[in-house]
Amino acid sequence: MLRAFEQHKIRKCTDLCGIWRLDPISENGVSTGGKEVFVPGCWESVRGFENYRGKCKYTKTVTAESENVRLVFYGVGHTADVFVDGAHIAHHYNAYTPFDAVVTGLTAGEHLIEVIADNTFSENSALHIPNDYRSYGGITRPVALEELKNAYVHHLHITPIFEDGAWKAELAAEIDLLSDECEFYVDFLLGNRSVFSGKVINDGGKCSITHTVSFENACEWSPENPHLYYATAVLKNSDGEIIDDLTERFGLRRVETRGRKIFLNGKELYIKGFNRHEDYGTLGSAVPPEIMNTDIDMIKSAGANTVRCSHYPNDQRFLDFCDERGVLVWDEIHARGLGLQRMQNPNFKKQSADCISEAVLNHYNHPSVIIWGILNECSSDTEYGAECYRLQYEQLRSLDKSRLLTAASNKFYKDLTFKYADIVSLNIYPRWFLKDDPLDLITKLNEWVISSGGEDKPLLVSECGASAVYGYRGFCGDKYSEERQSDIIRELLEKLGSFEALSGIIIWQFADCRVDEDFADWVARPKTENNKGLLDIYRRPKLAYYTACDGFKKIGGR
Ligand code: ADA
Repeated sequence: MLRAFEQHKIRKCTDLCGIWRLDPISENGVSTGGKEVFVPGCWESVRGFENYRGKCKYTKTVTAESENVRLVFYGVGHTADVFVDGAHIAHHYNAYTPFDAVVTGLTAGEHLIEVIADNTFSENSALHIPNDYRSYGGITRPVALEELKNAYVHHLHITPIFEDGAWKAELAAEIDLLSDECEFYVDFLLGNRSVFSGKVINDGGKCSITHTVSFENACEWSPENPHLYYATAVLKNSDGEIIDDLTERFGLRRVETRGRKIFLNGKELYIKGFNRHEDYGTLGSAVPPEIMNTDIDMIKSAGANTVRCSHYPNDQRFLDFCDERGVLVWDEIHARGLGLQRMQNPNFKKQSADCISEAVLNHYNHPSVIIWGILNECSSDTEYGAECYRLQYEQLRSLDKSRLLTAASNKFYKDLTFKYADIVSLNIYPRWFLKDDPLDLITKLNEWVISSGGEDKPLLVSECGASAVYGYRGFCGDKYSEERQSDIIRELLEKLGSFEALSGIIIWQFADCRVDEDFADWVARPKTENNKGLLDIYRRPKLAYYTACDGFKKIGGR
């Protein structure tokens, strides 16, 4: 399953999920001793590769009739080099953003696809570092093979616009040309209804076309009524022959801040959420769609309305389900806990900028995504770090004006970046890392935020929580027992939920996740897992999950 809805009726699109050959590559470049494995999947799920860190080669033979083929990789961890019939066609860094490559001039028949995936930690990788979640290796998200004519719709972005009490949407399609042919025509459809036809002229490779459509009796997207519209760009050549199409989904919704409050479709929004890592049992980050959906069940039945994709752009199928099921999303640009030295890595700025442009390109149409987060707990207390925050916010604002921007900070009393954000977000751990009473702590932090550039911005607790090892029931509520975690969650929700200046609370974390071995120490990360999940890594609820269900409900209709 590539996406939760059909994107092409004309373009031939083959899902390459299934069995591929996986061979480890030794330091001297030899690849032997492999296995037949399922894609998408992490190689850590394969017997013999459980702790493998390095390079592996994936191979698969495919059949294509067309001479132009586009390969789309939705996620390869963490660096990929792709070859078709021996020719290098793509290099990509970052496990969490899709990439594609077009190959032209092929002959009809069989072709060999080879992908070298590498999850090595080194100076080359500024964002994938040993961390408090696992950087899995392999082709961890789906792969598609698309067969193209001499031009195709590269993407279709839909921007909802609310003006003078009415809804419009701007449809913008970008066309990639694969030949010298000059003239093409694009039809835009809303559902099955044609709303516009226009001509595009070749101006040297790419060309775009836009049209704004007005809605009568518009149906807004909201968590209570997640209404989705479908828009299609149909591409025709100068003879009027249909050669390509792309369908996207979108929703009409607006999110804004007024003073210290957040508003969704003009109504005040109080965020009740979970931080979630993409990690499940023995499957690692290749979380299957059915688990994504049951995760959404557990999020909604706890009375939460939001999920934070900590700390990287998620599989788009998860966002598709959030769109369909009315869960709000804090999407996140990849980075966690980078100190100043790591932010000064010569690759940091480029790798971050690429992550931003790829995440926005792919996630632009999801109505569920209302917030972009950047640089979780990075060096926001230094001049250099703050400048990196400013640049990332600037890039995001230039690409996407329809969402709110924030960064989860733990640089209490020192953060220099609130002035650049739309929302101030703080990761606080009273009763766990800090002894403080939650209400005392948030009261003090709020005063500081007001005096440090956040006086007219909403304030969120973007993380709070405590650890428990699933099944460990402690008679005296000792640390790591389910009882201790549950007591802390109860107190956090009661006290933080009563603090008027807050616009929301996001619990750390939804489910346990594996951590990189170099990060784990056996005291703080037993089982090489971050155990602050309210569910364990197999989604078995701990006591604290039920406590959170009560706690979120008591915060009520705020
Ligand atoms: C931080 C961080 C999370 C996680 C958490 C914890 O707040 O943002 O990624 O590491 O601490 O469990 O300690």
